[in-house]
Amino acid sequence: MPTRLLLGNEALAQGALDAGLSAAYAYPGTPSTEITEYILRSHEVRRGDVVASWTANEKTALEAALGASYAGVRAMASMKHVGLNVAADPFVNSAIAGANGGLIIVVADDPSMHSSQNEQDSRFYLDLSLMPCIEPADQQEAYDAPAYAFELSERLRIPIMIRLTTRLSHSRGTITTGEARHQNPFSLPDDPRRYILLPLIARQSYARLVERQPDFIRESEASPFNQWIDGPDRSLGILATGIAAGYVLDVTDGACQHPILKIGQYPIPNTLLERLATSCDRILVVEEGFPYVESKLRGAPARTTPAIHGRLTGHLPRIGELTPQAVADALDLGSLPTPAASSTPAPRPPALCPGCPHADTCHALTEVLGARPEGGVVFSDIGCYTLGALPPYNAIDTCVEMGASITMAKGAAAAGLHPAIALIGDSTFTHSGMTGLIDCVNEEANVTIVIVDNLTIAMTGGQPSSAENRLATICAGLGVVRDHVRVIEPHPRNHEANVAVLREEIDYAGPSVIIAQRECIQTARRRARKTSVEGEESE
Ligand SMILES: Cc1ncc(C[n+]2csc(CCOP(=O)(O)OP(=O)(O)O)c2C)c(N)n1
Ligand code: SF4
Repeated sequence: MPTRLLLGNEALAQGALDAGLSAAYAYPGTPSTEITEYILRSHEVRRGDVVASWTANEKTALEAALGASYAGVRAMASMKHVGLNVAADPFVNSAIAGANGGLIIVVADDPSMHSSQNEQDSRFYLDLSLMPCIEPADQQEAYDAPAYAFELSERLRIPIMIRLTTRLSHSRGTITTGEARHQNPFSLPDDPRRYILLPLIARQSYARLVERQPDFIRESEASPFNQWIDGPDRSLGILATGIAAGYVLDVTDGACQHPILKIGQYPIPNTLLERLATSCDRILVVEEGFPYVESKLRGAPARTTPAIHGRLTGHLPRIGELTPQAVADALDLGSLPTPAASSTPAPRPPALCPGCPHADTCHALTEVLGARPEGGVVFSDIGCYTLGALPPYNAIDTCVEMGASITMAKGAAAAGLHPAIALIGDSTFTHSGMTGLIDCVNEEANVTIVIVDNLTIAMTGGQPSSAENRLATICAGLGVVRDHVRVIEPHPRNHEANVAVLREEIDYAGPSVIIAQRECIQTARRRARKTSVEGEESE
């Protein structure tokens, strides 16, 4: 069988393509982005055999995948962990409506918040939705997971979540690929009324979902992703989930003296768990993310025999990503050999690129607000422009979650703040800012919204923005008075003119939008390189 060296994300994407994927939808977000990048570059997409696209947000991605599954084909939606908050409604409800073609929802968590505003653990959504989940331990399992999950999804008629975490998503490993499966033909569900979640139907479907939980647990008991690895020393049993199992095997050189229950499929396999609990004096729970399994095992009040140790008891750090040394410490293995010093340069604080258009918008904003005795607040959003929080700009005051800038500015304006400015990127605006703008229009909110339109999703690597060159039309269409939808070019040569536009719109007592449009320097460079390569090839 052929072998390949792939990132965890790429392994999963290849696994999905080989498993007969027909449709892949996603909104970018670290650490999940490479899954869809890989699929978009694939022969299958270029030949038109697989439909794949970036969507306006995670909710629309999941709903499109649900629609493809309704039509009988295998579909996948991918997102980062906070994206699942945005897609939570279709996520929970799709478990009740079910799947027709295999449906997988890939969620990549980011413990330690390498590129995120929180480190929430997506497995808690399993308790809300009662959906099964696969959590691969390594790149090979990331490759194997989609085929297994599609089969499970079609047999159990339910979507399956696949949970990844940063370290697996972004590290390479050798995988052995399997036989490619055929895609499903188009076929509508034979019981389509289950997709009508009127209370009458939803109540029955939900009751059936609850009744089927023991079946899902039986599936977990027999799953190849759950494994009992025996060891002679029963003073301790180790329960390790996903990539954390890899850490345990690594730090014990694959010869752990204690039994290990490796969990890679949920719901938790009760019989295997019982075997661990009844045969060992103490259990150490090693999991990447929150103490999800640990808190279930401890129960309330906390179970005392066998003693359960883990992140909640201080045997492992309560927060942040696991490290091999933290796992070695929890197993009393002492210090691991320190890797040879690498020549990697010391990390530098993030900063806007020289010449970035956002820098010019930040300069204009600080000049305008600095000159006003009452100051003002800039409610920002998430994107490259959030770096405007740092010196030398110090231009923004908040960044909570995607879309919050406009609605927070509106709420603060209604409470008496002036000027209330919202600063939002073009992609963030179409992701979840537009609905807030409708509220502003309806309430005639006295807010000034600056859409920093760099014509791309720069922060996640330059994916296409959803509404390129249509933002002014959209804002006017949503009800902003046409004269108060202004377009400026953020560039040092236009500084004075841009400051004047900002002043005028702040003085206007109603919702106004300023679109600060200039292409991201990095995207412009990549585009120029691509054009020159294409030009050379055609010569
Ligand atoms: C719910 C959610 N989805 C995805 C992300 C990852 N992410 C952060 S900002 C961003 C979009 C940035 O694009 P844009 O608003 O156009 O700003 P730019 O980076 O181009 O300046 C994305 C996808 C996130 N933080 N939260
Ligand atoms: S990638 Fe683009 S938008 Fe982001 S800081 Fe650099 S130039 Fe600015």
